[in-house]
Amino acid sequence: MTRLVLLGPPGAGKGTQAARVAERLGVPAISTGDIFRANVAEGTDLGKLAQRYMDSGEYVPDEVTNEMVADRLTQPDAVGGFLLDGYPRTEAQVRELDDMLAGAGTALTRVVELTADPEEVVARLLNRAQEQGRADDTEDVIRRRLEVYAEQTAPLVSLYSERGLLVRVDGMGDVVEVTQRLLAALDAD
Ligand code: B4P
Repeated sequence: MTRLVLLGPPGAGKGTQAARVAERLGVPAISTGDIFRANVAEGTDLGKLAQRYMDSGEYVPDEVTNEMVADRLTQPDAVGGFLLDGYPRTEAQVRELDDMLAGAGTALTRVVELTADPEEVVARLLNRAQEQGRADDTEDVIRRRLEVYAEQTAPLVSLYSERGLLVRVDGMGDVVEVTQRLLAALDAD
């Protein structure tokens, strides 16, 4: 059974690779960023709340994010495994995910850290800004997202490494090449 977490800075290619790897592994890719954006587009209360944080590059509060993920993980397609893209992002989210999985009698099987050079991630996100016009892809907000990642999410790498769950994969190069690297790293388990 595959219960994966994909960690990495904004622009490392998490969303891009999560969809490709999840399809190959036959599990749903669950992206908290995508769920928030869908709620923003639909104008739900959750979307209105999340938008305030996302537009300035801050994380959505843990309680809100945790509740949303807990709900998503109990849906039937996630019972047989999942790939979490962009969750957990804080230590409080790690603890909550531990509890959710323990409550279901399961645990994570792997945590992948996708890495990329800082100049490359900024270039990718600025490129996406031109192509898709995402509200949080402006230069100032990108800089803030990278700071928030360094402060709040980077510490999770050593936390999962200490648990023996971490594998690091180089996210530089073209999309197909990175997918091959990810699948090879997971196959080695
Ligand atoms: P996310 O949607 O997760 O945004 P992200 O970190 O920028 O990653 P994303 O997956 O979109 O980009 P990717 O690197 O794949 O989060 C957005 C916001 O939601 C957060 O800032 C926060 O406010 C909120 N949020 C989400 N989860 C949360 C949580 N758990 N707790 C609290 N708040 C949360 O791709 C970037 C670009 O690079 C794309 O244009 C892609 O096409 C390109 N690219 C990818 N791979 C490439 C490659 N190999 N070569 C060239 N370009 C590539």
